[in-house]
Amino acid sequence: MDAQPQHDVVVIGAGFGGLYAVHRFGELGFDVLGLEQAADVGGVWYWNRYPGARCDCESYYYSYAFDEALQQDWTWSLRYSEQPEILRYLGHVADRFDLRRRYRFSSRVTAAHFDEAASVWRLRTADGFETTARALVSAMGCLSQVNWPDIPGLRDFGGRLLHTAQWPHEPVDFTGRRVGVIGTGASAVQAIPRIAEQAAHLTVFQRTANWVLPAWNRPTDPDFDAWVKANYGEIRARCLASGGAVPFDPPEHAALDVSEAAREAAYQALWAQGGMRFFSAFTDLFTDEAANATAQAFVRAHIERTVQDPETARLLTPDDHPIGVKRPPLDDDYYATFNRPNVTLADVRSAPILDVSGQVLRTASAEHELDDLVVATGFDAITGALLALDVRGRGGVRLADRWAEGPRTYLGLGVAGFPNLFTVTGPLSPSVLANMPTAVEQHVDWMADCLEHMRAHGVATLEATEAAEAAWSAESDAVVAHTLYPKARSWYFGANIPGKPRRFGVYVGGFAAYRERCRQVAERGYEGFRLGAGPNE
Ligand code: NA7
Repeated sequence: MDAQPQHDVVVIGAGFGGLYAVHRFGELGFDVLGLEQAADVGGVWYWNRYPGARCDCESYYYSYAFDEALQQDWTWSLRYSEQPEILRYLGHVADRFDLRRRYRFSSRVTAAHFDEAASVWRLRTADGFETTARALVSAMGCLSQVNWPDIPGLRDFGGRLLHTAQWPHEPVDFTGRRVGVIGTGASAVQAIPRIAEQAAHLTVFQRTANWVLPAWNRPTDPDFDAWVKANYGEIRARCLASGGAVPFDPPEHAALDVSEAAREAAYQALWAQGGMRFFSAFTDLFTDEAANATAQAFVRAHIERTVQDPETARLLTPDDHPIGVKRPPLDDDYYATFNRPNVTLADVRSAPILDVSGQVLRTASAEHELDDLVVATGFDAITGALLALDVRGRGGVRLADRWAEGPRTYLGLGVAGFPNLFTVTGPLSPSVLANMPTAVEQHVDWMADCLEHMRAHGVATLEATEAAEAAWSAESDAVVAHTLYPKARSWYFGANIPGKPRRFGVYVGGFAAYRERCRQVAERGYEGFRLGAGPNE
């Protein structure tokens, strides 16, 4: 058995996380191989090409901070970038740092087994390629494993069948067509207004109404861009010091400690600014139901003012979860789109979808004949991509078995029994509740330091201890138990996938505190990890 692996590190994925990992580890002189299932770089921005696909974080901070010249040279055209521009950015990063040469594309990893005798990871791809590496870095993203709902006959739909997360590369024209959209999550909310502009008729099949906030998207103001470029150091520092890795002013007051007029004024001011800033109105929006109810009332009034038909307005208003604890979509035209004569809302909570046959989607109350069916049902989030591979650690233990009750990790970086497996924005890290480029840079930088430490000290294996993993997982559970997140059926809990264990997959204790914790763990010689000398240890 070969003790010498073919690579120091294999990185899976070529999105924000993978590209930076390949760059960073390569700069440190490690032999890195990137494996990516798509034909090119981009990750989530490679696949999600549906009309209106856009980032819900503002462009100036949804970008890499690691290279000063890169952030000075690149100018975003919109406040919230659309998918083609983010894909161009990632392509530019790949060119600029010559990253494609380190990748093997169209390589879907199907198996990753830890070989204990040799202390190496053995990897196999769908096309039969095999390799070995000392360390395995999963940068597959939290929202990449596509969720197709289990609706009888769906995959045999007789018209054009589209999934938002597997959108064709060529433009899709809806002109003159009868279109259905299943879902009202962030993807659907972005796509629906654009599809409605073209379609002869659009039917939106809604199971759960969402609280949609305005983005107020617009072209980048050149003065703002100049200000950002002159102040990038401070902006990035604010992101690092914040709870969500965003440069927002933190809230100062509890919602119920101020007068009703002051509360309205605060909501109105942040509504006018747009986006997730709305949640920085008050300190207790995620922990106090009465406080949260005041924010709900504000948005409910907006829906009632905007949507002309009272019954449609009622159906579009969530009544089963607090605002913010199920990922709120952003859009500027979503609610008004339901005033168009060519758009119908079908409530599939009261009358569920039964099946699809030919071009007909049948619900418990009606039959809908459609030319196009857009499935906007999201992802098997957070753990889905990793568990879709056959990952096996010490003793041949399958990660899927280890996580049979839901994910357990140490800091969202490592898993007990899986030496030298590192997960970028892994389960029980701040991941999707932090601004993603900032979160991946923090993780990859930590991993880079760790790999350097291992090299410098002759450490062959580094592995979370059971005790550290149990303590971190319990802490993560305890933090979320004090919030309103458990009040929603969300993909944060795995609740969107039938049969998936319900466990909150994100650390909600705040990005800055988390980052400090990771720093301390490293400073204390990788406290909570067992460091081994190798096959003969
Ligand atoms: P989401 O947010 O998971 O939304 C999926 C939507 O599809 C949601 O409205 C679901 O309703 C609906 N859905 C799922 N399965 C069904 C079935 N079987 N019948 C009817 N409706 C269904 O995915 P997105 O792609 O929009 O967004 C994912 C994230 O990407 C987003 O949050 C951002 O972070 C970026 P449900 O709420 O489960 O009742």
